[in-house]
Amino acid sequence: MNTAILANNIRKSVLELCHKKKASHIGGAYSVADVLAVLYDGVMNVRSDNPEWSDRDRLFYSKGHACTALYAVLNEKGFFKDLDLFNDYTSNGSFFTSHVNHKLPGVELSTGSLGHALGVACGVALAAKRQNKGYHIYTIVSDGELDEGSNWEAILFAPHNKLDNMTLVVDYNKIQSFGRIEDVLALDPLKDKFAAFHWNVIEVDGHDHQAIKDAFGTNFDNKKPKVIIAHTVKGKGVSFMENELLWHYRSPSDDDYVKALAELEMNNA
Ligand SMILES: Cc1ncc(C[n+]2csc(CCOP(=O)(O)OP(=O)(O)O)c2C)c(N)n1
Ligand SMILES: [Mg+2]
Repeated sequence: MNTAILANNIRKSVLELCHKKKASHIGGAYSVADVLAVLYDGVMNVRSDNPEWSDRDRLFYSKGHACTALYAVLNEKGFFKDLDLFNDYTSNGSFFTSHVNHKLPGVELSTGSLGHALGVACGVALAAKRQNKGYHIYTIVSDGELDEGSNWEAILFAPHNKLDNMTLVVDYNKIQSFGRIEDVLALDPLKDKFAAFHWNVIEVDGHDHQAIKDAFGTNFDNKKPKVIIAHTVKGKGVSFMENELLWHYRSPSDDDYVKALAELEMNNA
Protein backbone atom coordinates (compact mmCIF):
# COMPACT_ATOMS: atom_id res chain seq x y z
CA MET A 1 0.00 0.00 0.00
CA ASN A 2 1.42 3.41 -0.86
CA THR A 3 1.15 6.36 1.50
CA ALA A 4 -1.54 8.07 -0.60
CA ILE A 5 -3.84 5.08 -0.17
CA LEU A 6 -2.94 4.80 3.50
CA ALA A 7 -3.73 8.48 4.10
CA ASN A 8 -7.04 8.14 2.29
CA ASN A 9 -7.90 5.04 4.32
CA ILE A 10 -7.11 6.99 7.49
CA ARG A 11 -9.50 9.73 6.37
CA LYS A 12 -12.24 7.20 5.57
CA SER A 13 -11.83 5.54 8.96
CA VAL A 14 -11.92 8.91 10.73
CA LEU A 15 -15.13 9.78 8.88
CA GLU A 16 -16.67 6.45 9.83
CA LEU A 17 -15.79 6.90 13.50
CA CYS A 18 -16.90 10.53 13.76
CA HIS A 19 -20.18 9.82 11.98
CA LYS A 20 -21.05 6.54 13.67
CA LYS A 21 -20.18 7.74 17.19
CA LYS A 22 -21.16 11.40 16.67
CA ALA A 23 -17.63 12.39 17.62
CA SER A 24 -15.77 15.71 17.21
CA HIS A 25 -12.38 16.85 15.95
CA ILE A 26 -12.53 15.59 12.36
CA GLY A 27 -10.81 18.76 11.10
CA GLY A 28 -7.66 18.23 13.18
CA ALA A 29 -7.63 14.52 12.35
CA TYR A 30 -7.64 15.36 8.63
CA SER A 31 -4.86 17.94 8.85
CA VAL A 32 -2.47 15.42 10.42
CA ALA A 33 -3.47 12.34 8.37
CA ASP A 34 -0.69 12.70 5.79
CA VAL A 35 2.05 13.16 8.40
CA LEU A 36 0.83 10.02 10.19
CA ALA A 37 0.67 8.04 6.96
CA VAL A 38 4.29 8.89 6.11
CA LEU A 39 5.50 8.28 9.67
CA TYR A 40 3.95 4.82 9.87
CA ASP A 41 4.77 3.83 6.30
CA GLY A 42 8.49 3.31 6.79
CA VAL A 43 9.82 6.26 8.78
CA MET A 44 9.13 4.92 12.26
CA ASN A 45 10.78 1.69 13.30
CA VAL A 46 7.91 -0.08 15.07
CA ARG A 47 6.50 -3.61 15.16
CA SER A 48 2.77 -4.18 15.24
CA ASP A 49 3.30 -7.77 16.43
CA ASN A 50 5.44 -6.55 19.32
CA PRO A 51 4.30 -3.00 20.16
CA GLU A 52 6.34 -2.81 23.36
CA TRP A 53 9.63 -3.86 21.72
CA SER A 54 12.18 -1.90 23.76
CA ASP A 55 14.14 -0.49 20.79
CA ARG A 56 11.07 0.84 18.97
CA ASP A 57 10.86 4.44 17.89
CA ARG A 58 8.38 6.34 20.03
CA LEU A 59 5.60 8.68 18.92
CA PHE A 60 4.17 11.08 21.47
CA TYR A 61 0.95 12.29 19.90
CA SER A 62 0.13 15.39 21.87
CA LYS A 63 -3.04 16.52 20.08
CA GLY A 64 -5.04 13.79 21.80
CA HIS A 65 -8.42 15.24 20.81
CA ALA A 66 -7.65 14.16 17.23
CA CYS A 67 -7.37 10.55 18.40
CA THR A 68 -9.32 9.13 15.47
CA ALA A 69 -6.40 9.72 13.08
CA LEU A 70 -3.92 7.93 15.35
CA TYR A 71 -6.33 5.05 16.02
CA ALA A 72 -6.99 4.78 12.28
CA VAL A 73 -3.33 4.52 11.28
CA LEU A 74 -2.57 2.01 14.05
CA ASN A 75 -5.57 -0.01 12.91
CA GLU A 76 -4.40 0.09 9.29
CA LYS A 77 -0.94 -1.03 10.39
CA GLY A 78 -2.23 -4.05 12.31
CA PHE A 79 -1.74 -2.92 15.90
CA PHE A 80 -5.38 -3.63 16.78
CA LYS A 81 -5.74 -7.15 15.37
CA ASP A 82 -7.54 -8.42 18.46
CA LEU A 83 -9.68 -5.31 18.92
CA ASP A 84 -12.68 -3.81 17.14
CA LEU A 85 -12.06 -0.10 16.67
CA PHE A 86 -15.22 0.67 14.72
CA ASN A 87 -17.52 -1.09 17.12
CA ASP A 88 -15.86 -0.08 20.37
CA TYR A 89 -14.76 3.52 19.80
CA THR A 90 -16.17 5.58 22.73
CA SER A 91 -18.11 2.59 24.12
CA ASN A 92 -18.33 2.21 27.88
CA GLY A 93 -15.43 0.17 29.19
CA SER A 94 -13.44 0.33 25.96
CA PHE A 95 -9.86 1.67 25.79
CA PHE A 96 -10.85 3.41 22.53
CA THR A 97 -11.58 6.62 24.42
CA SER A 98 -12.35 9.87 22.62
CA HIS A 99 -8.93 11.24 23.57
CA VAL A 100 -5.78 9.15 23.09
CA ASN A 101 -5.39 6.23 25.51
CA HIS A 102 -2.02 4.61 26.26
CA LYS A 103 -3.67 1.32 27.19
CA LEU A 104 -3.97 0.62 23.47
CA PRO A 105 -1.18 -1.24 21.66
CA GLY A 106 1.20 1.17 19.95
CA VAL A 107 0.21 4.21 22.02
CA GLU A 108 2.93 5.66 24.24
CA LEU A 109 1.03 8.25 26.26
CA SER A 110 -2.54 9.21 27.05
CA THR A 111 -3.11 12.73 25.79
CA GLY A 112 -5.93 15.21 25.49
CA SER A 113 -5.00 17.80 28.06
CA LEU A 114 -2.92 19.81 25.62
CA GLY A 115 0.69 20.77 26.21
CA HIS A 116 2.12 17.72 27.94
CA ALA A 117 3.59 15.26 25.45
CA LEU A 118 6.60 17.30 24.35
CA GLY A 119 7.92 17.50 27.91
CA VAL A 120 7.48 13.75 28.34
CA ALA A 121 9.19 13.17 24.97
CA CYS A 122 12.17 15.26 26.16
CA GLY A 123 12.49 13.06 29.24
CA VAL A 124 12.40 9.90 27.15
CA ALA A 125 14.94 11.36 24.70
CA LEU A 126 17.29 12.28 27.55
CA ALA A 127 16.95 8.79 29.03
CA ALA A 128 17.69 7.24 25.64
CA LYS A 129 20.85 9.33 25.36
CA ARG A 130 22.04 8.36 28.82
CA GLN A 131 21.39 4.68 28.09
CA ASN A 132 23.01 4.84 24.64
CA LYS A 133 19.78 3.73 22.98
CA GLY A 134 19.44 4.35 19.28
CA TYR A 135 15.72 4.76 18.94
CA HIS A 136 14.19 8.03 17.78
CA ILE A 137 11.53 10.06 19.58
CA TYR A 138 8.79 11.77 17.55
CA THR A 139 6.25 14.21 18.88
CA ILE A 140 3.27 15.78 17.11
CA VAL A 141 1.73 18.95 18.50
CA SER A 142 -1.07 21.07 17.13
CA ASP A 143 -0.67 24.79 16.55
CA GLY A 144 -3.24 26.06 19.07
CA GLU A 145 -1.54 23.77 21.54
CA LEU A 146 1.60 25.88 21.33
CA ASP A 147 -0.27 28.48 23.41
CA GLU A 148 0.50 26.21 26.37
CA GLY A 149 3.62 27.49 28.16
CA SER A 150 4.75 23.97 29.05
CA ASN A 151 5.68 23.46 25.39
CA TRP A 152 8.10 26.36 25.51
CA GLU A 153 9.87 24.93 28.55
CA ALA A 154 10.41 21.75 26.54
CA ILE A 155 11.47 23.75 23.49
CA LEU A 156 14.16 25.37 25.69
CA PHE A 157 15.13 22.07 27.30
CA ALA A 158 15.70 19.93 24.20
CA PRO A 159 18.53 21.90 22.56
CA HIS A 160 20.18 22.62 25.90
CA ASN A 161 20.44 18.87 26.39
CA LYS A 162 21.49 18.24 22.77
CA LEU A 163 18.52 15.99 22.13
CA ASP A 164 19.21 15.35 18.45
CA ASN A 165 17.32 12.06 18.83
CA MET A 166 14.05 14.02 18.78
CA THR A 167 11.85 15.23 15.94
CA LEU A 168 8.90 17.47 16.63
CA VAL A 169 6.14 18.02 14.07
CA VAL A 170 3.88 21.05 14.36
CA ASP A 171 0.56 20.50 12.62
CA TYR A 172 0.25 24.12 11.57
CA ASN A 173 -3.33 24.19 10.28
CA LYS A 174 -3.83 27.85 11.34
CA ILE A 175 -7.10 27.15 13.20
CA GLN A 176 -7.79 26.21 16.81
CA SER A 177 -11.11 25.42 18.50
CA PHE A 178 -12.77 28.85 18.50
CA GLY A 179 -10.87 30.85 15.93
CA ARG A 180 -7.89 31.36 13.69
CA ILE A 181 -4.41 31.21 15.23
CA GLU A 182 -3.56 34.71 14.01
CA ASP A 183 -6.62 36.14 15.79
CA VAL A 184 -6.48 34.15 19.04
CA LEU A 185 -2.71 34.14 19.70
CA ALA A 186 -0.37 34.54 16.76
CA LEU A 187 2.59 32.16 16.37
CA ASP A 188 4.36 33.71 13.41
CA PRO A 189 7.19 33.95 12.68
CA LEU A 190 7.21 30.39 14.05
CA LYS A 191 10.30 29.29 12.15
CA ASP A 192 12.33 32.17 13.59
CA LYS A 193 11.12 31.39 17.09
CA PHE A 194 12.28 27.77 16.89
CA ALA A 195 15.56 28.81 15.30
CA ALA A 196 16.14 31.33 18.09
CA PHE A 197 15.62 28.47 20.57
CA HIS A 198 18.38 26.55 18.69
CA TRP A 199 16.29 23.99 16.83
CA ASN A 200 16.91 22.82 13.29
CA VAL A 201 13.80 23.92 11.43
CA ILE A 202 12.28 22.55 8.24
CA GLU A 203 9.05 23.88 6.77
CA VAL A 204 7.01 21.64 4.51
CA ASP A 205 3.65 21.35 2.86
CA GLY A 206 2.13 18.92 5.36
CA HIS A 207 0.11 17.19 2.64
CA ASP A 208 3.05 16.54 0.27
CA HIS A 209 4.15 13.02 1.14
CA GLN A 210 7.55 13.19 -0.53
CA ALA A 211 8.34 16.51 1.15
CA ILE A 212 7.33 15.12 4.55
CA LYS A 213 9.44 12.01 3.98
CA ASP A 214 12.45 14.08 2.93
CA ALA A 215 12.06 16.27 6.02
CA PHE A 216 12.05 13.22 8.30
CA GLY A 217 15.12 11.91 6.47
CA THR A 218 17.16 15.12 6.73
CA ASN A 219 20.05 14.87 9.19
CA PHE A 220 21.84 17.98 10.38
CA ASP A 221 24.67 16.44 12.41
CA ASN A 222 24.88 19.41 14.79
CA LYS A 223 23.42 17.91 17.98
CA LYS A 224 20.27 20.03 17.81
CA PRO A 225 16.72 18.65 17.87
CA LYS A 226 14.66 18.99 14.71
CA VAL A 227 11.26 20.54 14.21
CA ILE A 228 9.20 20.10 11.08
CA ILE A 229 6.65 22.85 10.68
CA ALA A 230 3.99 21.13 8.58
CA HIS A 231 1.77 23.69 6.87
CA THR A 232 -1.57 21.96 6.75
CA VAL A 233 -5.24 22.58 6.09
CA LYS A 234 -7.76 21.81 8.79
CA GLY A 235 -10.32 19.38 7.32
CA LYS A 236 -7.98 18.49 4.41
CA GLY A 237 -9.47 15.97 1.99
CA VAL A 238 -13.16 16.86 2.16
CA SER A 239 -13.92 20.08 0.29
CA PHE A 240 -16.67 21.40 2.55
CA MET A 241 -14.61 20.81 5.71
CA GLU A 242 -11.40 22.43 4.53
CA ASN A 243 -10.42 25.57 6.46
CA GLU A 244 -13.80 25.64 8.22
CA LEU A 245 -13.72 26.29 11.96
CA LEU A 246 -17.05 24.50 12.31
CA TRP A 247 -15.41 21.13 11.75
CA HIS A 248 -13.35 21.35 14.90
CA TYR A 249 -16.38 20.25 16.90
CA ARG A 250 -19.15 19.30 14.45
CA SER A 251 -19.71 15.64 13.73
CA PRO A 252 -20.89 14.64 10.25
CA SER A 253 -24.63 14.26 9.72
CA ASP A 254 -25.92 11.39 7.55
CA ASP A 255 -25.93 13.75 4.58
CA ASP A 256 -22.41 15.04 5.30
CA TYR A 257 -21.22 11.46 5.64
CA VAL A 258 -22.50 10.45 2.20
CA LYS A 259 -20.99 13.53 0.53
CA ALA A 260 -17.64 13.22 2.30
CA LEU A 261 -17.34 9.51 1.59
CA ALA A 262 -18.08 10.09 -2.09
CA GLU A 263 -15.17 12.56 -2.26
CA LEU A 264 -12.79 10.21 -0.48
CA GLU A 265 -13.87 7.24 -2.62
CA MET A 266 -12.93 9.23 -5.71
CA ASN A 267 -9.31 9.30 -4.53
CA ASN A 268 -9.19 5.50 -4.61
CA ALA A 269 -10.77 5.24 -8.03
C1 LIG B 1 -5.16 22.03 28.41
C2 LIG B 1 -6.33 22.03 27.45
N1 LIG B 1 -7.06 23.15 27.30
C3 LIG B 1 -8.13 23.17 26.48
C4 LIG B 1 -8.48 22.02 25.80
C5 LIG B 1 -9.70 22.03 24.88
N2 LIG B 1 -9.31 21.95 23.50
C6 LIG B 1 -9.47 20.81 22.78
S1 LIG B 1 -8.82 20.95 21.24
C7 LIG B 1 -8.37 22.57 21.51
C8 LIG B 1 -7.64 23.41 20.51
C9 LIG B 1 -7.60 22.81 19.18
O1 LIG B 1 -6.82 23.56 18.29
P1 LIG B 1 -5.40 23.06 17.89
O2 LIG B 1 -4.56 22.88 19.12
O3 LIG B 1 -4.88 23.96 16.87
O4 LIG B 1 -5.71 21.59 17.31
P2 LIG B 1 -6.13 21.14 15.84
O5 LIG B 1 -6.34 22.36 15.02
O6 LIG B 1 -5.00 20.32 15.32
O7 LIG B 1 -7.37 20.32 16.02
C10 LIG B 1 -8.70 22.97 22.78
C11 LIG B 1 -8.46 24.32 23.32
C12 LIG B 1 -7.68 20.87 25.97
N3 LIG B 1 -7.93 19.73 25.32
N4 LIG B 1 -6.60 20.90 26.80
MG1 LIG C 1 -4.92 23.90 14.82
